[in-house]
Amino acid sequence: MLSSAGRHCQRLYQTIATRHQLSCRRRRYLYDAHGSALYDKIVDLQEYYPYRTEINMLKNESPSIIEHIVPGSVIVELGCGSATKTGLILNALLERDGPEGCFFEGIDCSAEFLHSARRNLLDTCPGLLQGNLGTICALYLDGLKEARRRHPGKVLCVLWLGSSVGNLDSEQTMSFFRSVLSIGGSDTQLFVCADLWKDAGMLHAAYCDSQGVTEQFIKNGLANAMDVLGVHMPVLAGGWQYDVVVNADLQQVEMWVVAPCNFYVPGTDISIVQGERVLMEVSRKFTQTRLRGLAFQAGWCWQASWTDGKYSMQMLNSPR
Ligand code: AVJ
Repeated sequence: MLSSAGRHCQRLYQTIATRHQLSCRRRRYLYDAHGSALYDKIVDLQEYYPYRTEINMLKNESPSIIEHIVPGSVIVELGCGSATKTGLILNALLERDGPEGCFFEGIDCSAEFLHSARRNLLDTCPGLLQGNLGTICALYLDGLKEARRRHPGKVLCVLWLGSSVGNLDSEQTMSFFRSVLSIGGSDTQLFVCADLWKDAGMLHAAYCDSQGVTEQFIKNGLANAMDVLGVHMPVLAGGWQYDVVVNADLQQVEMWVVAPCNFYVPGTDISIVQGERVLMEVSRKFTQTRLRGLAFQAGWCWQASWTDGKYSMQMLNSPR
């Protein structure tokens, strides 16, 4: 059960999330330009293993991954960013199916990212035909609908890299899995990467790095949220404390901040007292069984998976 302070935290978090979605066309408060730049630094951190691990796994396993992708499928990447990993799969497909048989649609809500994704893929996948390389500036599901519309009758192979599934709770994950299935239709595939539950020390270090970059990332999100909520309070100078909790019961890493003083959120009945904890981000960690269980409950069939014990990639298939 949540303490009353705990309930407040949840409510502040919800308020931040909803308000920000309304006012910033749903671009999340953590990933504005500054937040995205900080995230780029996070993935280079010694302690932050997921990014490197995923790239290595994609590199090593691409031949075996593409064995599960039928020739002529459209590769659709959710949140492709600047598409720095996609080439690992596309090049393996290009080698097997040739330029005429290789199609890509990248979905992202940032037009700048899509621009660099395009440049990046034309650079690193020389075989990819310009006409077979599409970009869609939209949220995941709207983008997926557009990809479906652009390629009637083709099989969609949806890539969801980066372990972003860790930011959704179980309900949201299942409802998202269901939506992907219903938009993609029969013969759709979903390739999901997810970080696995592991040693608490390693998890803690990954989200509480020695250079304090993750702390800056979270505090930038807090500053954005405060702005949107109309709370005028300097976050970076204001003594907020950053605290990472590795929650074994819920198998997730929680990124909290601790309030340095009392304040009200204007226009709401939310008041925060000094020392109160506010939950800023959750990164869920999985076991392969649990992730497959969620997919299964959402109507998907499991097709294949790859893991190094720390990280996992699952290939799911729509039922036949
Ligand atoms: C983008 C969800 C993969 O949870 O590891 C990293 C976000 N936040 N450090 C993660 C994040 C703080 C990241 N994902």
